Amino acid sequence: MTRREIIKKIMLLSSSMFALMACEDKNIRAKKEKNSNSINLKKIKLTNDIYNFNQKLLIPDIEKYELKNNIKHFNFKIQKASKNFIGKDVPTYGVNADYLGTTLRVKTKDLVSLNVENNLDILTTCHWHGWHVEGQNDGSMHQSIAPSKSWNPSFEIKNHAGTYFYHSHAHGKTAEQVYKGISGMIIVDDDISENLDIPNEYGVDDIPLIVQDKFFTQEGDMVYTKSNRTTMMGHMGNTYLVNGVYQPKIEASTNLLRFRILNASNARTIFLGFSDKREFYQIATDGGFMEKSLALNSLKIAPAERIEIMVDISNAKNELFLNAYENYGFVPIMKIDTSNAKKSNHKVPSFLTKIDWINPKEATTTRDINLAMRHGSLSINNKKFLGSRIDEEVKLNSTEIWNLKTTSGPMDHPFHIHGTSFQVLSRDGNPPLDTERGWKDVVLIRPKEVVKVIMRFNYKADKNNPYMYHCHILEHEDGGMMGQFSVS
Ligand SMILES: [Cu+2]
Repeated sequence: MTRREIIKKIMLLSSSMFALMACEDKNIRAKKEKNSNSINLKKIKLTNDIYNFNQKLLIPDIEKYELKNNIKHFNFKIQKASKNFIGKDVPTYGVNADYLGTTLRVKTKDLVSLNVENNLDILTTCHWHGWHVEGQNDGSMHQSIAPSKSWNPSFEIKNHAGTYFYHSHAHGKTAEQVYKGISGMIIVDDDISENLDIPNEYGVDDIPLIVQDKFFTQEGDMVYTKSNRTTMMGHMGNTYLVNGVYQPKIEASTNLLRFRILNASNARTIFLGFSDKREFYQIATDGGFMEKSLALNSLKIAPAERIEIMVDISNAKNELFLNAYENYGFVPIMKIDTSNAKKSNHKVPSFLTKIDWINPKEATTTRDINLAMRHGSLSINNKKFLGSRIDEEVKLNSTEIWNLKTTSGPMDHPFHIHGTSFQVLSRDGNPPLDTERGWKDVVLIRPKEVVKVIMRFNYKADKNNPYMYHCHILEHEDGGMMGQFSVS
């Protein structure tokens, strides 16, 4: 396929996705359809022949470290680059790479020193999303890195095995910087993960999938538009990338694959499943393994959530696709060639790990957190974010219950908190979803629903280096749907 054909086909898809992006407002939808080349959605048939799938899925390199005095020293360069996604070089950012970052892989109890160099001409930061580190090591706006400067936090890895990620958290600029590529995967191992009989060969049968939606123009440019509309609705793309590759393929080496899925989109909640609707198993939530593997046919993953799955591809036809489901149909986003898959030595374990469930009686404080968008302004508990204000003061080593809700507007908001992981106690008084029974640091709050979460605050964050809690629709975060808390 020529470049022009590829772009034309993307635009065909784009118009359909663009016209029916998750959007409840009829007026906005009508306007979008007007702007979308008037393609009759009913006539679009999503068949495989309009797809390409001839690029190999890129597996981010695992970042190397230098061991000095028992400390693992990593060096990350945040840099400008360019990348050809769909036929044209476009400007990007990357971390030791031309787009996105290399994978940071460590083990629980490791001592690490992370040198982060800012080679951009703008201020940036590097936040360790999901990691239990003290406020001063968290990488939020209070640990900004000026152009040509470095930031060098060091600490012990406290998290247990799981899939985490790092990304820019430069206030007001987070959305655009992450969109352009300042984001990468983190994998933590521990004795439990190393002893489980599950696929564990990185890039072979244990495969990272960083899924994102991006907006490409007819000319093939990847654009980020900052407008009142994107601030309110979030920036939506018209094209899916996996690990920065458009329509990638993988050749399955074995019949049992493990995928570590990270939704690194700015704003889109993604529904995923396989083209033949085969069953697969969720084995981990944001912060590590679940107790038991959970059989599913599709999954919903909000921005910043991580879900690990295992899928047995035995009996698949030679071409199997990972699909993203939209409200008008579906888009195949990755092809899995199963023709050379050998029999795996692993199996899907029924039991994974014992979770230390927090007893609600342990909680000494309850807080209500209300995410709102009203008349063009974004807030939490009626306050727009202010970096000089501490919104909540939490006692060190305490356990708290937070009631998370959104009382205005039709949108779901993925709530994220720094410096800890939580467990979902209930949704509107009902038990949590099966898919969220484990440690989490992002939870989707649906309109008019109270999500009760419980968490322990075991790490310090003084008032100069407070933690954040916010909506992980990055445009909402930048727009003020964020608060700060100290732990002391
Ligand atoms: Cu939001």
